[in-house]
Amino acid sequence: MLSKRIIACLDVRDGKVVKGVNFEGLREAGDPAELARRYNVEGIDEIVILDVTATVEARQARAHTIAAVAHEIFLPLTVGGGIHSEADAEAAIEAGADKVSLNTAALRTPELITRLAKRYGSQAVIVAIDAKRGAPPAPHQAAPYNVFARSGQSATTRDAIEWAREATERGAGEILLTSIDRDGTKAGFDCEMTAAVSDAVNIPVIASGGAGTFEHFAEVFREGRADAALAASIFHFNEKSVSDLKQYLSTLSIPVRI
Ligand code: 0VR
Repeated sequence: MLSKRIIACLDVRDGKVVKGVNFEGLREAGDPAELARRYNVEGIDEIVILDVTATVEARQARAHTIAAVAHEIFLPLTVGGGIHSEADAEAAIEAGADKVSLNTAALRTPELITRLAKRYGSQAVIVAIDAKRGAPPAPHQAAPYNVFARSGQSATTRDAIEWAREATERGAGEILLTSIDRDGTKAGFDCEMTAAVSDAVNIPVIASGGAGTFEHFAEVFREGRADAALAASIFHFNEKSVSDLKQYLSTLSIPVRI
């Protein structure tokens, strides 16, 4: 079995790491390069920089933030937020990213997934899906996982499972699945949604949103069948260390790189 990866997410606005709850009420959580340095020392497997206001403000993820973080780490770096074209992806990769994460642009122009996969390889193309549970269409029917664009601000007509399948067929190498309902709540990952998406595709699924305890990570790897788990709040505010988390997971025989 492949090792389960632990990923730290730096949600960046105006060059500072920010964190909110359910994508709202963003407050500052530190300097991207300093946090990246700490996570690197603690044994994080990957880092994601998401420019959470880039799409809304129609601006590209900032090259200097990417370069400053890339300078601190020797592990895979993903950049998302405001990547709408091959030129945007190229700028992020030139600044030091190993992978790019597409969300709004992939929904708007799904062919971009294929173009980038052809140019850089599928391993460099992550499709990020921000989903929120909707009301069940009828009693005893499953609730849909509604996909949102533009940092959770615009509802789409897509369902996360169907969209994850299409993104995979178009050449995505990984799905970064964020539960908007759980984001920043520390109430645990949405394991049911993660398992549903994991079962629907044959590429790795990164679960995101809701990490609050070490047990939540064990749950999302076992019940959610996630390949990787991404967290922000619990790491940023120094509540939990990555190394303690990995020790905990290894005592449960969950394979992690230590
Ligand atoms: P935690 O629940 O704190 O571990 O958060 C994990 C993950 O949901 C967030 O770090 C983040 O990637 C959510 N994303 C976005 C956003 C947050 C605010 C505004 C926009 C976005 O577009 O992804």
